[in-house]
Amino acid sequence: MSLTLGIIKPDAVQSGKAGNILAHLEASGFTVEALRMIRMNTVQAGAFYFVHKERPFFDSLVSFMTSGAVIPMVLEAEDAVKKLRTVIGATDPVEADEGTVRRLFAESKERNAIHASDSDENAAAEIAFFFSGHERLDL
Ligand code: 3AN
Repeated sequence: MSLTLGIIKPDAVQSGKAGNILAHLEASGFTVEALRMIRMNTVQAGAFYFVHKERPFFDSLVSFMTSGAVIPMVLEAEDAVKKLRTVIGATDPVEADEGTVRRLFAESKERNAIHASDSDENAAAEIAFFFSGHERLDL
């Protein structure tokens, strides 16, 4: 079993889709190991998306990610990083496969409902970004 980080984004939280997305992830075989609901500030969102700093959509992305509550979660499954990327689908919901989280719940390429780590190394860093040890239950 391995871990990855998912974030239900402000578009999905605001439109009341968080519960359905969580249910979809659980039905797809993930176990929720830890979960929080927070509102990021500009510094946090900028740090989280630092790799995109030079991209034309960076300011808009930070503004979107700070526009409301988000739900970061640690998800466990076999081959969790790859599995979650498959389950959420392509960045742009119109390109995402039928039945994926983004196809079902996302509004646009930016307001795309969910984030997922793209490597085991980034998953470890992103889990540490949102969760300190005492928040991770060892059930
Ligand atoms: P993914 O989330 O599928 O890994 P990335 O890492 O390329 O996609 O992009 C990070 C986030 O930046 C996306 N989830 C999306 O919200 C936003 N984004 C990516 N590309 C664009 C774009 N061309 N226009 C607007 N927002 C974008």
